[in-house]
Amino acid sequence: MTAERAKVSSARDTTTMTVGDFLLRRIREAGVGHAFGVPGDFNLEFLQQMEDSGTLDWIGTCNELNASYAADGYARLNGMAALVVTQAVGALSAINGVAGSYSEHVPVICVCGSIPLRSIERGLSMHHTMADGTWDRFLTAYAQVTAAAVRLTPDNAATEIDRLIRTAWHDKLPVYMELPSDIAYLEIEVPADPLVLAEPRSDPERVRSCADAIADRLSKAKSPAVLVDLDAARYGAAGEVMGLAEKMQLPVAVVATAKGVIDETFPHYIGIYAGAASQPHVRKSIEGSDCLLSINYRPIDLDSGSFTASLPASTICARGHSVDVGEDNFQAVTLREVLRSVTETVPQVTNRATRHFAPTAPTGNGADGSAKLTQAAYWQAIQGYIRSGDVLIAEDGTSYAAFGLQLPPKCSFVSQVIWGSIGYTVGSLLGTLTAAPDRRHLLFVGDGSFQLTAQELSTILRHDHKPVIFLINNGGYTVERGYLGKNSRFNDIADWSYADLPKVFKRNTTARSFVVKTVADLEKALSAPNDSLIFIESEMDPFDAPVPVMLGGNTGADLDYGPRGPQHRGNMQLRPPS
Ligand SMILES: Cc1ncc(C[n+]2csc(CCOP(=O)(O)OP(=O)(O)O)c2C)c(N)n1
Ligand SMILES: [Mg+2]
Repeated sequence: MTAERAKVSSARDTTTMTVGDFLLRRIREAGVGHAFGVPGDFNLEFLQQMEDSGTLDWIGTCNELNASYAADGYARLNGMAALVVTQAVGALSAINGVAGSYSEHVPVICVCGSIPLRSIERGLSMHHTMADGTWDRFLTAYAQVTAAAVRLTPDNAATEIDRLIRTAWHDKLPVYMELPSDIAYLEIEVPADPLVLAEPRSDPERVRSCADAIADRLSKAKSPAVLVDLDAARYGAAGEVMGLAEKMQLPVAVVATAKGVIDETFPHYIGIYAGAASQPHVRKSIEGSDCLLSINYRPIDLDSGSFTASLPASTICARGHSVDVGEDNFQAVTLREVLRSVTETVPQVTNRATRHFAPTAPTGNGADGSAKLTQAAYWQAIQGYIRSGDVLIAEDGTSYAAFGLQLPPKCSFVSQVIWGSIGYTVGSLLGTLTAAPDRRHLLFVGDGSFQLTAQELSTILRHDHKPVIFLINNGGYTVERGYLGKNSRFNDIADWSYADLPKVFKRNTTARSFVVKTVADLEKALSAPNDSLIFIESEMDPFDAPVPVMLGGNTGADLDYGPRGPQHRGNMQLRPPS
């Protein structure tokens, strides 16, 4: 270290704080106002610090899995979230949700109150361990599903807490800290300055060269286009994408993982790209582009039309902090700076024949009110219900039809396309409600998915949230019937009285519950005021599913089970009528 740098670092103001209070302070400074989780003896001392200091509002959940989903939903709207669990038993319940946050690029700070350092140093076996003298198993497990995992000590806490929070912010990925229960109240020297989470500045030459290279290609192209994946949302670059598209009149498509990231009423928005499963004009604009700019496209089986997606070889790939243009790779650049710089550089285009393709919203021919409710009539009615500013949360299953809804401006759309852990949306709804309590939140969920995480409805009621919950009761796992087991018992589930659950989970609830069997029943439910939680249980036929959901299952089975799989036996799959 040079003498000058040494002087700077020694001049940095420090102060004394306990490890726990410093961690809470840093989480708050990262813009997080709430923590989700379940208490346990190894984290109670930290929760006491939370309660005494009032730094974060504690949202206790029924289990840690639901807390991990809630933290994920909160972070998607808020930018970052906090999850607090206890040693091993809590941490392993939450690990599915944290892994989902990794796969979907969601920054969640997971704090695990862990066995005291004393027990490690003195070799004392504790509860919630294997009682075999090993201490690192769960830290190692979390290292597989986070960008960084560490056991805090009084020596490393001041630097590691900052390093991990910065990593979560920078990489848009979860991090994991074990907080041994005997160090939260120990005083350490910590920086006095607040944590500032600012994007690193791009290298000026690199960002200039990168923007010039992109602008040059876009300007010379005959059919340039943009394909947006979820990092555009995570890195807050949707506005920049639209700014560029507006200036150059570029058609913009999104991947399903990024539905709602681009305002669907934006004149240059053309729809969802999914390879052969796209609408023809979307496929043509993307695959036929002679200069496609992709925002970190990460295709998987489910959003690429079973890998029929094929981007032009010349595609430019822009990520959060690097860009590929042809043979060149640009480092030390940030997505937003690159996009802004490209927009400044390119000429204004006024003569490109762009056509706004509104997504084809569900339509029908005004079904007879007394008719039994069908999926087609259901989604058509919901299309008429959604309004500007809504937060929509769509679960796996036939509720995936929500991807076909045409969103009004300022809506947010939350789903877990890549990780796809059913039950996610119920926990996630608690998180989105906590992050944005003044918006209207609509949950679309199936009976099977709901059964995994239903208890969290109690936490939603406990905090007087007022979402609208659309539950499809079709007696089981209809989406799975499209893969295999159209009539098999393993796709059936217990017949709950779903609409009664608000009463069970909150005495004297004012929630409005509806059991809907016909179109007229649904219309009545949809006219209820949003002054309380609305729970709409809609009964539908187990074999009624939107065609894309059935087809997805049919082709998915061929990928999953291969040519000798059981899907080829007669009547094993729910299929669209031929
Ligand atoms: C944690 C987890 N377990 C199992 C699955 C497999 N799975 C995917 S969808 C689904 C059925 C969903 O059923 P439901 O929510 O009732 O939807 P619908 O009947 O409307 O299709 C199952 C079991 C999964 N994705 N995640
Ligand atoms: Mg179902």
